[in-house]
Amino acid sequence: CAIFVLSCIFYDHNTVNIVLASSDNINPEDWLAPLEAALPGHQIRIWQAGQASANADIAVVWNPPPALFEHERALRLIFNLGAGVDALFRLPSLPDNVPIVRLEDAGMAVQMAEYAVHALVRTARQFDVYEDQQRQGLWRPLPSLDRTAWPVGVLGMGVMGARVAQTLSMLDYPVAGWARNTKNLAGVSSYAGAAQFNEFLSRTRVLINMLPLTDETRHILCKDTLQRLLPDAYVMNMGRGAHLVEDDLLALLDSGRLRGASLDVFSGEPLPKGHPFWNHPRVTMTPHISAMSLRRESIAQVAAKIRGFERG
Ligand code: OXD
Repeated sequence: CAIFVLSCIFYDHNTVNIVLASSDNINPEDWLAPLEAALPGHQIRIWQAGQASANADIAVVWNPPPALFEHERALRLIFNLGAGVDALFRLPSLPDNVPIVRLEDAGMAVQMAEYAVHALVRTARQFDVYEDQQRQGLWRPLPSLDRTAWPVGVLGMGVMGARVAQTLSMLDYPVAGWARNTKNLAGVSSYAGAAQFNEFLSRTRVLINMLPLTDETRHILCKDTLQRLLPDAYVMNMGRGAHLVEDDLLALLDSGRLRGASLDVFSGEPLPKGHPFWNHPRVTMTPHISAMSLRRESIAQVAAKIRGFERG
């Protein structure tokens, strides 16, 4: 068939070899059968250190062991089973001439929107205070919410950031987004580039980080940035731990300059035992789950893109 003929153009052998590799919370065993079902006619196996090279054409990975790229030297394409590619780029063995395809949304944007809604509404509507009051047996209605007092600023306006910004805007919070270039999203004010960064910060009370980790964004959440936010500000980090200078955040929380923080990502994961975030009264933390890679959606996307690649 046409696909077979075209496949021969892209590959030296008739069967497309795919390896699956992951070194943390994606278990390749769980992904193998569904990926095989989505890509009949492809040879798919789980990559194991110490085994002979699979002579793979395509690697489907999440935080793969570095040895993968040392052994698989014939790769034509690498799929990242997540949105962030920073872990891949940290691997010295990553080939520099192989295209990398990351997941686009695949069910992650809506999860991030839920996370942001939950964290914002919990603090703005004072559900955290009501939880304490319940424990104390107190029946005490608090003043109603004034949304204009909770301007939200989303750092990073890709697929995920845009979904978060639009969801919060639909809940009538004043929302702005900051990105490299101006974005035109209904209900979301746009701030662009270094020139508008401080202006964006100084109108923001709830700062939500959705940026990719690059040399330019590393440590972007530091004392200088966070001090520019409106008083009693709240910080959410759903990007990467290395965006945040943890000691700066702790100092600003302890001094009362910041009201609180919801953190999903950390500079070391799992967060080490004894780290001050574990028991900090102003920190709510989760173990890097704000957007999980959903198997069905991810496999459908990867399979469609592999077929597209084979079609040229
Ligand atoms: C991702 C993540 O990059 O879950 O997709 O961190």
